[in-house]
Amino acid sequence: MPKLVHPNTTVSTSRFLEALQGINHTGRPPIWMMRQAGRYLPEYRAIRDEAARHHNGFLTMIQTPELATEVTLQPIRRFGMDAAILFSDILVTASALGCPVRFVEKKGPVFDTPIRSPEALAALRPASDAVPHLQYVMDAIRMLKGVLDVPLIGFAGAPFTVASYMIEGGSSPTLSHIKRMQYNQPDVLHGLLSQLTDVTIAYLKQQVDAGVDALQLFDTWTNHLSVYDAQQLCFPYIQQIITAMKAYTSIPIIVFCKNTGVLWPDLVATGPTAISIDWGCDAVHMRACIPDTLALQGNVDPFLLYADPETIEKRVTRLLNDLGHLPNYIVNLGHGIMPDIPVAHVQTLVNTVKAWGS
Ligand code: 1CP
Repeated sequence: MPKLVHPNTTVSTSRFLEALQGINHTGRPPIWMMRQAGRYLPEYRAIRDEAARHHNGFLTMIQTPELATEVTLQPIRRFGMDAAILFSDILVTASALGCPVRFVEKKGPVFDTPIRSPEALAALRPASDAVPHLQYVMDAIRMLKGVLDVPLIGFAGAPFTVASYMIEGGSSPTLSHIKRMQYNQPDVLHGLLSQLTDVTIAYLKQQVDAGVDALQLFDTWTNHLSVYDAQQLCFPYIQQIITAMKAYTSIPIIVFCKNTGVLWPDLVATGPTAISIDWGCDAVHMRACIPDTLALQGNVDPFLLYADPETIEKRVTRLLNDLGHLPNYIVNLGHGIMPDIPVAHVQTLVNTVKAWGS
């Protein structure tokens, strides 16, 4: 695998890590994108098509450190983002607990044995026995650290979002099963959320030991909850994870959830280094609300990338003119990139950020 060369960039002086620490930078803010490795890239599809010949192709990709490393590097090589995110998935913690996930072509994640009873919860592995099943992730991190010279972001799903897949059995437009469980079997739901919290802490500690430079927690489906319910089902568990990680390491922790325009005070209270905002809120307003001591990441509308390059450039320049001068701002999308986005439009976004302020 070729060694990546980015002159003037070493991990210790990276724009991305500096922005997380609020250290004044010169010129432009850093940029990376959620789901920056994925189907919109032809080089990803080439590996994905090859892997599809295996049973469970996507899992083969994330469980083979050489393939996970290659796919992590693809967007860095093509676009030169300021950070790489480990190629994996949030649902690996569910599999490690003994609730296996399959990724079905054109459908997404499927759990054949969803957790909907006290018996199903009791049959899961204890968190301490689960992490050894994720050794392949640590192998990929170590391999990546040997070839990357931009920071590597490790990540995990937050308990509520991972539990939603385990309980629903896959993607769900309504999350009805988890909501039913919230009212009818609250002990099972909170038992699962606690077990996921424990496994997530152990998993993230291992990622830190393996060498990641920053962490991001994804609680994507908070937008399905009222504020009160998010306060019961999401934030106490996120807070436990952040508290445990801060006692273990000084590396930065970013938290992403949806409905940040409403949920930001609770998110701030969980104690992260940075908040990744979705595109439904106004970034300037969010910057004024969220304490200056926290970095802000986001929030380009992922659907803007369907627009023509001129429109992308105009809209992103507006965001940069508003926030690009701040020492603790990171450009990102407000959610993951869509699989049918033209590569040239991603290039326009990166070019716009890189040209700004120079
Ligand atoms: O078929 C394919 O090629 C697989 C598509 C795919 C990819 C590229 C899946 C299945 N996961 C991933 C990678 C992935 N997922 C990353 C890698 C790093 C990167 O960002 O480049 C990360 C961080 C995730 C996180 C993830 N997976 C989230 C949280 C963030 C988000 O985008 O909301 C969620 C909810 C998942 C579940 C999941 N895994 C895969 C899919 C298609 C989904 C979403 C399904 C749904 O909408 O419910």
